[in-house]
Amino acid sequence: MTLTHPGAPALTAALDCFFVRPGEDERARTAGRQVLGRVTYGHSGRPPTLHNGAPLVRTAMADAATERITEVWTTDRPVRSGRDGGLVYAEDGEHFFCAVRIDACGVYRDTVRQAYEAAFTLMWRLGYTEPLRMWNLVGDITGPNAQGMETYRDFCVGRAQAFESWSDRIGGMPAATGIGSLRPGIDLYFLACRTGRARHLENPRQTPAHRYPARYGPKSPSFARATLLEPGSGTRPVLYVSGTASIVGDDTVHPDDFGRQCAVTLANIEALVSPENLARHGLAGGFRLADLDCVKVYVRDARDLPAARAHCAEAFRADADVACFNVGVCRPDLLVEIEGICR
Ligand code: 3EB
Repeated sequence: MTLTHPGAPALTAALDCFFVRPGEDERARTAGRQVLGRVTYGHSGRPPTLHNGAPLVRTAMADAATERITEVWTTDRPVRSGRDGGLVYAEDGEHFFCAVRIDACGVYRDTVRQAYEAAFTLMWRLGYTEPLRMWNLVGDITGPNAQGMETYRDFCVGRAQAFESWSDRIGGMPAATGIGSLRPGIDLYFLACRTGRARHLENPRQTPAHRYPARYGPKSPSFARATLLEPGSGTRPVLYVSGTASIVGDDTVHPDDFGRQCAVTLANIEALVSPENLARHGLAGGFRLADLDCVKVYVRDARDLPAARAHCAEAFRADADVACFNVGVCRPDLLVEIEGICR
């Protein structure tokens, strides 16, 4: 980002995120800050807990071929945390984090709808009215449920019903990731903020996911391509980029070519975060691929991991946090999905 923001204190946003690798000590990067939540992309999906006063989410995303990381969300404000039913949450007065795990079941739609509605209810009760970013880690994502429907499509039905029933209060769907995980069940975690700070963006190269045609499932996916968190006091704008794949319009392109899918995915992100696209949404500023940090790269086939790492080394800054995972993607023909944060 090449804009300057007068009065911005340093380079750290009020809400910030970084990855901790095995053997690293998070304290070097949490000094003077509070932890809003931790998400371990590790070896087992477990219900979220509170750990040293902050939510801890443990997901089954790492395997023998990929490194385990912990994503740490920090803030410069005091944090209050708690539990509400199966939800574990934390808030800092501006930002809200919550997580819930859905155990493996035959048909997910009703439990997904209930989990989303419980999260919306809690967010709203605490005064965080705008969802900002959502992660949906879905076991056996393209496998069939007990009725023979693809699990991702089943999941999308429940999520869409929750957004429909809240459409009078929650106008915009936020940036999201929908991706496979390595154990049965679904791990959900969400960020939200106070009213008036979230702006949801679409990508001119892609059909909005909530308008995908019915051939992709009975209810279309409920997410925006990116969400801009507008500066609160003393912070900079931050752009949360959804999981992005090799989709142009609504079509998967280059179904059998990992390198080309990577190139299209990166071109999609580049167009999404560009000054031209922000201007299209009436917003100032804009970003480049080199501004992307906290990058997660989801790769369907382990044999493509070396190529994925090479593409990332070329596209992203050398000091960006980048992690690769070997998991399922939500269409059988998608080989890669990439997300990140521009700041
Ligand atoms: C796509 O563009 C690829 O269902 O939450 C990317 C990001 C994708 C989020 C979701 C799905 C989701 O349709 C898949």
